Amino acid sequence: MLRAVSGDIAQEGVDVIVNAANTTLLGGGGVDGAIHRAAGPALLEECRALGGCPTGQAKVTKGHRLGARWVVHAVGPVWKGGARGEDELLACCYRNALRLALELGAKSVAFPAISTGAYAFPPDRAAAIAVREVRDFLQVAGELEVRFVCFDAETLGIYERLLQAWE
Ligand code: AR6
Repeated sequence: MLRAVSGDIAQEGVDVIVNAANTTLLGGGGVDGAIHRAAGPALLEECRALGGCPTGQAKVTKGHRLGARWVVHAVGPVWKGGARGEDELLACCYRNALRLALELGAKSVAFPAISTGAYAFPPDRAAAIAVREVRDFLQVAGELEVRFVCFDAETLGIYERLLQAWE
C-alpha cells in the first residue's frame, strides 16, 4: 500500500522512519533535526559509531524514543542543476532504504521528501522519482505499507496528483 499524508515524520507510528540525513550522520535541521529531537541523545550516540554514509546510500539505527522501531538514515544528493547524477542518487536512496526496511522485516515505512529542503532538489522531480521507485519496489514486496509524509500542503498536493495518476 502506498499513500501520502501530511504531518511531522518524527511522530509517525511505523516500523521504519526514513531520515533525510547528511554524509556525517551526525544530525542537522529539517527532518534530521525533528527525528533527533524526538529520538533523544542516544540516537546521536549510535550514529557516531556508524562512521558516516555516502550519498545515495543508507544505514540503520534503532528508533530509541521514537514510535518507530528503526530509523533508516538515507543521504540524498545536493541539487546542483540536475546534470550531476542527482536523479539516480535520489533513486538509490529510496531503493536502498526500502531494501533495508525489508531486510529488517518491517511492515510499514514512512519517507520524507528526501533532498527537497536544505538540499534544494525540485519537489516535483523528486516526488516523481520517489513514487516510481516505491511503486517498482512494491511489485516485489507488495505487503509493505509505505507512507510519504509531507510537511506542507504543496508537497502533499504533488504526491496526491502523482498517486492518482497511477491509479
Ligand atoms: N516531517 C516531515 N517533513 C519535513 C519535516 C518533518 N518534521 N521537516 C522538514 N520536512 P530537509 P534535505 C520536509 O531539509 O533537503 C538536514 O540539515 C521539508 O519541508 O529535512 O534532504 C540534514 O542534516 C522538505 O520538503 O532534507 C542534511 O544536512 C523535506 O522534508 C540536510 O538537511 C526535506 O527537507 C538534508 O536536506
